[in-house]
Amino acid sequence: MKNFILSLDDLGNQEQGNIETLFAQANGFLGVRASLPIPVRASNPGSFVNGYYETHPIIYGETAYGYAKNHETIVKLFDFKSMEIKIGEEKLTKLMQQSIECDLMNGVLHECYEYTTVSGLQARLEIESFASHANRSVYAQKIKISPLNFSGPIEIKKKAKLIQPTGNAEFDPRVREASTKLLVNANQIVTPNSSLSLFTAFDSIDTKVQLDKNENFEFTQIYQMARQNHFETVEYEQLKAEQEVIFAEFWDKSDIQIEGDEELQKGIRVNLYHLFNSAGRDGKTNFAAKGLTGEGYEGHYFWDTEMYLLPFFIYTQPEIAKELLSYRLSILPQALERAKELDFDGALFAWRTQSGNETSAYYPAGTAQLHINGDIAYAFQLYDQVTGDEEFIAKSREVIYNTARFWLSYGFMSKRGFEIHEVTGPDEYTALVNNNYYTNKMAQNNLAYASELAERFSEHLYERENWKNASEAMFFGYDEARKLTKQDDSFLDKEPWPFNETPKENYPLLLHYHPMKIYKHQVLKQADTILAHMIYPEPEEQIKRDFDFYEPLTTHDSSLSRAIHGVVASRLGRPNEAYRFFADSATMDLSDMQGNAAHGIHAANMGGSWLGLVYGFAGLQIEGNELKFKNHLPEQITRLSFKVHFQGKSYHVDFKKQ
Ligand code: IFM
Repeated sequence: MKNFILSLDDLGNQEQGNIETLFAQANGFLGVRASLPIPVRASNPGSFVNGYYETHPIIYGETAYGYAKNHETIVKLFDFKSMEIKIGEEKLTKLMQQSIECDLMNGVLHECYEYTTVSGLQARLEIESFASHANRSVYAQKIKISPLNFSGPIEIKKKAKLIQPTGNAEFDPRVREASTKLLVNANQIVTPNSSLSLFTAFDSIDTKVQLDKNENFEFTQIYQMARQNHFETVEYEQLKAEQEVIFAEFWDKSDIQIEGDEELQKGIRVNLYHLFNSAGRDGKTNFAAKGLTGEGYEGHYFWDTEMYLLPFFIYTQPEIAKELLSYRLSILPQALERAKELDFDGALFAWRTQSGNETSAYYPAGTAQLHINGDIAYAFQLYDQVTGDEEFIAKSREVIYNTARFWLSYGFMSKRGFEIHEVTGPDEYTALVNNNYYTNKMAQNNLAYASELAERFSEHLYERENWKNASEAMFFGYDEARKLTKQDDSFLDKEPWPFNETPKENYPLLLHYHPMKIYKHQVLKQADTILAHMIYPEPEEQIKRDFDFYEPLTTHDSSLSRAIHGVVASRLGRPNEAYRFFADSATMDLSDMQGNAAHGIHAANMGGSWLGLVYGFAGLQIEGNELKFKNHLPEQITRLSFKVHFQGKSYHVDFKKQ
């Protein structure tokens, strides 16, 4: 079971913030960072509730009509971890040793710390804890304290501490802190601006015990948070037993076994574990870009869910996939409103949000990423194809119709075909362009799927034709001389980025160069045309040429990039390249490759690592109504084995190196 244990040794970089993220525990509703019980170094303790955010107005130096109005920032809630321990009159203050192990098999964290007082009195602290998947309002701990070199009185104080904002802003557009103080009234807390309520029921302890050197003191703490003031009486061991059953079912359906590379085996399991933990389960919340493990990206939901996470859930945990898609359905009214505000028909989903309202203050890399509409439609369609859940699709089809209506009113018919102008594709180092290839592909599919559904449900006869026509007439730019797919109308005419003159420390570029400098160059943050090719394959020769042109221009500054390149490299028969991309994506947070794991996991990349194995090495594709696989195993991986669900049946796929 070694590869189901995540221990401190598995983390390349032992920075405290990364530890707190990687060992964070979550259950889709709440998440708790794995901070120290007695802090001895800078740390970022806290807990989160999915979709529990505070709003505050976005202050623009210069504003314009239709700009997003409010920030929505996930609230950092309680520190459930810290405690105060006194031996006689002295506090335990210095950490001598620590070991942390997360049992991925059942989602239980085991921490062991040895602390000392200034005069040398030593005690061991063992903490077992979990975020309950059986009762999602519960975070539970069992704590054991043992004196190591003395007998005497030990005083223990432990109480959940509400973390109020400090107002310390960091210069990194990827982090932000909610800045208003929470209102607390008995067991209720309320966000003053967004008026969201949360109720709490917490154990606390303030006791003094007399212990001999060979004795110990053990107690449990149950912390409950809920949106309603209703709590069940729960029991630690009972919840733990239920947790084991739930995780056993999860691994039975979702585990991936890799032979030949222990590190990557561990990496993929850690990734799948976090995916299971942070996915919203109530149809009203989704999957934040950092899961429930940190406040990076303010707890916002992006297209990451649809394009990087949902394939994993759709193929292995369709019930969770349905909840995530139900969230999109639940925010359709906001998307309809947003399209109207921008003077277009149909629905435009927010680029980043929790409530459903647009919160991106920088529209060139936010609202302009219209592809989110096509991404959402694509995810519903994939769910439709894989599960055959007709009832859910019938209930959700307005999402598809209204996103199609948006494209029809936003785009226009020209001599060249149906064109979509002034958009930003996935590559955020290129903004506000015409006919981004990826966007046009996703829009084309969205329109075609809308027309297909309209036919299936015998409705919208007139619109159906328009959707179909626009889809069939979609314009795609192509450079005939170089035989390259054009990322957009202007990309190929730009000056290449001066990679040779860019020092290593100037990456990610977004933190070192003004957007104007970046946008005027041929430089990509992440997979764009290559992502489109992953989803809608073109002839191999074409993909090869495009890959060889675009990949060298790609910084992979976005964590969403590598995994996709890995899948496409596999399909191009480049196993070594594919393996390198996959290895990076499987261990990205364990090695802190992006340098910001402390802000939270890179959830999309975690989903991407599943794509790397299943779409890449195992070559999964749907052809017609059938699932097809192809063995693309690189030599480093001798065996790959996993399960997927397809139209009511479970398939066990087992590939060996040929
Ligand atoms: O959605 C992504 C985007 O594609 C790149 N920047 C980070 C966002 C959140 O992960």
